[in-house]
Amino acid sequence: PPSADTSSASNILAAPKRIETRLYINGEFRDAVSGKTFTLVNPATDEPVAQIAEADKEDVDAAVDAAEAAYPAWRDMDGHARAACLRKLAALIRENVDAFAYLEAVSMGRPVYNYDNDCEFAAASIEYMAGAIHHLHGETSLQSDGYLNLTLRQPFGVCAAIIPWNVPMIMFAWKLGPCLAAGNTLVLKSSEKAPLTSIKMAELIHQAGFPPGVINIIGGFGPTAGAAMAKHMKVRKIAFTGSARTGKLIQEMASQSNLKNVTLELGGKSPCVVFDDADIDAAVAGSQFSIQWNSGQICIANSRIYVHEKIAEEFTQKFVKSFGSVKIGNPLDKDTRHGPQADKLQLANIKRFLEKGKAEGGELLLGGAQVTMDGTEASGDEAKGCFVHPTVFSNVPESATIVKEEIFGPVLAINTFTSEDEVLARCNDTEYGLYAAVYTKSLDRAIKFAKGMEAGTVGVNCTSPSGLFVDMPFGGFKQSGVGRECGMDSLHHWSEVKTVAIKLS
Ligand code: TXE
Repeated sequence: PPSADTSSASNILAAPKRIETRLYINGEFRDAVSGKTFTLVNPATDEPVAQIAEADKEDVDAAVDAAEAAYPAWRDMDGHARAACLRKLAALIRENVDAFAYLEAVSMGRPVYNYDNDCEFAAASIEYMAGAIHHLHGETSLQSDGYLNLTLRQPFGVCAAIIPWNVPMIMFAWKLGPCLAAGNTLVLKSSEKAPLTSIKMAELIHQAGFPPGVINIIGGFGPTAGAAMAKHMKVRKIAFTGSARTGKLIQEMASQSNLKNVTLELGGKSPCVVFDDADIDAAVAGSQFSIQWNSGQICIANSRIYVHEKIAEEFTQKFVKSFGSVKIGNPLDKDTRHGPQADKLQLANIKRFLEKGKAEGGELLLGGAQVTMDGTEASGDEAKGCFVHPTVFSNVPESATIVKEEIFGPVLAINTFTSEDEVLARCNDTEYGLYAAVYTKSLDRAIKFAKGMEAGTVGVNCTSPSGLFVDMPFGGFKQSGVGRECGMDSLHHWSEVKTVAIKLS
């Protein structure tokens, strides 16, 4: 475990007794064929955490073969039996909250505080899909004379999923649940920045009694293992969450191989509009948590706030006070609310955005620098950990990089507006479209924005992470994604529709 630094030992979540680090293929844990491993580093302390088995093409082939062999029996298994496996897995997730909290904290810096929410949401998402199995069915039609026509919803076969590091538990559950509920088998690759959640899930999958090969889990890097999955001729569907850049590569690899079905959940640059009739305290609390949660490493974080000029001063003062007082610290400390960024690459990326923000005309109201684990400004690259102070810019030109591009850090721009139409246009002036929020007491205005905002989810008097529900579709407009996760829409994306025409004599 990393050193406790400023915290008392009793406040630090203890390490699990044993940490598995291997690939899980065909129901067993094994090393990579090459024997290669990579080092996982704790972003709070820069200390090594574990050596992780590094999958490459040969391991992907083995995992796909196992998934292919397991497919017919899993597809044909009674829906009740498949649902029972999923429910057992959900129960095991709830029993292992502390282990998962520890593993995510030391991998990508997620504070352990409130981590039971992530596990509960993941478990509930899987349970929803278990219940939805019996609602995955087709339609019948008697509209053509002489025919009884019907549709069947059938699985694709072997599917692949590539998940990111920012909320690995939830991303895992959102892929696994509907994939298996629809009767597919799965090869899943975790992110090299946060592989331990997925490996722990493999242990629980084993305990839950899924037949060998139904779920195969590998760790490794994108251009090697990830690309082998995207190009694989036997993989019929791939679901991906990550950057827009990689999402486009996956589309290309899918089309250049076997035109596998692709769903993508990509980045965001989510706006939050606060009108002068809004409950200001609720808007401050909601929008501050949105950008602070997980150190801003959330695709739906509201990173652009547009506040009506009449209340701009009050809103901004309250926001800066609240955001500036979050407790920065060791993510294993139960009192910490703001942990490090996931790794040195993410840190360097955010520092570049901070410099651009300062150079492109924004007024810096809070933060703007790397800090140490106790929140004091870090002087240089030798500073330990990957912490960034919560940062607020105001009056930023609309063309500035920090208003246009996803930062994926605790950094936001607060700008003012006067007219409804003008602010709606500014909200939509982006290639992203994942989440948008509006705070107002006017029903007409709320509905105008709910209709007019170009985003897969719109929060009215709430902002992200509200708007994520197990039964409501989640996904992006424009370059934020293709397809939806959660709810029946997700289950439909994991199945093919077949028309059966029955000619009556
Ligand atoms: O993403 P990548 P990174 C955004 C966010 C962040 C940026 C970069 O802005 O700062 O992306 O993060 C796998 N073929 N989001 O570099 O590279 C990789 O191994 C196949 C938003 O981590 O997209 C990992 O498992 N796979 C986001 C996964 O893709 C490849 C969450 C994500 O990594 C691959 C994460 C390749 N050629 C980052 N290259 C969200 N939507 O929530 C990489 N991968």
